Amino acid sequence: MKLLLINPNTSAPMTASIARGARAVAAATTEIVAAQPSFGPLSIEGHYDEAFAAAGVAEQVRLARDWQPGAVVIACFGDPGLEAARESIDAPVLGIAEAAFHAASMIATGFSVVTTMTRTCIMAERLVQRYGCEHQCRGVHGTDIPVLSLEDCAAGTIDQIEQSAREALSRDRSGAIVLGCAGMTSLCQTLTQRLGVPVIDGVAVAVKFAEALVALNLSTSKRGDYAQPLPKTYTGWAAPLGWPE
Ligand code: 2AL
Repeated sequence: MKLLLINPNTSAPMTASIARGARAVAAATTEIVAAQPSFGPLSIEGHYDEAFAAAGVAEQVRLARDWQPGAVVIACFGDPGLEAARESIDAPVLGIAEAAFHAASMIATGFSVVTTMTRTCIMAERLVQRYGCEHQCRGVHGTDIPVLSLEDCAAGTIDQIEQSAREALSRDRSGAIVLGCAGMTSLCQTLTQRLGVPVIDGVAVAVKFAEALVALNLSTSKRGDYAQPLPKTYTGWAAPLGWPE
């Protein structure tokens, strides 16, 4: 099975790091094909960034129609463009936040999210509501660590995330930590060892959930709103991304 792993930001080092994390957990029969949009922000840390990232995800799913991936994973914690991607392709499409919240809910009665910039916390809280996980998610905690500083993660940065996770576990009375950024994938093992609770990396979980759905022969429902987009002309720079009449 070929799995399209989209990093919705345009940082090539982050795409490579996410791909390494995905390959580390993927089955031998899963080929991870990593991609990033041809345009858009280097990191996604707000609503404006996210608007372009969602279009970039749509672009990459559109380009992949030539080789028909067996599954798609959107590797940014805001799950940008998730529903648009589900309209555009029959294969299952997983967002890392959705996958991580559901995995965390299965192994702990309550979990806390530790993320990057505090301004993104409200975005994660809205996703928690959208996925119906309000009862399980006991808190979303910003560290004010910029996404791109996770690329060459300094020891002090890992310590800061660990400290924030410890405070979250105690304050929220949580049993598990969800990492709130795809750039934290490479830190999951270290943090699991240090914290002694399950630490959930959405990239790894989404890859394994995708493999399970494919093994079960389950694909995206095309009945209702996930049906293929209506044929339409797109204009300007988006012209190649419209659905032909
Ligand atoms: C992210 C992420 O996963 N990738 C990115 O660019 N921004 N998430 C976040 N909370 O900052």
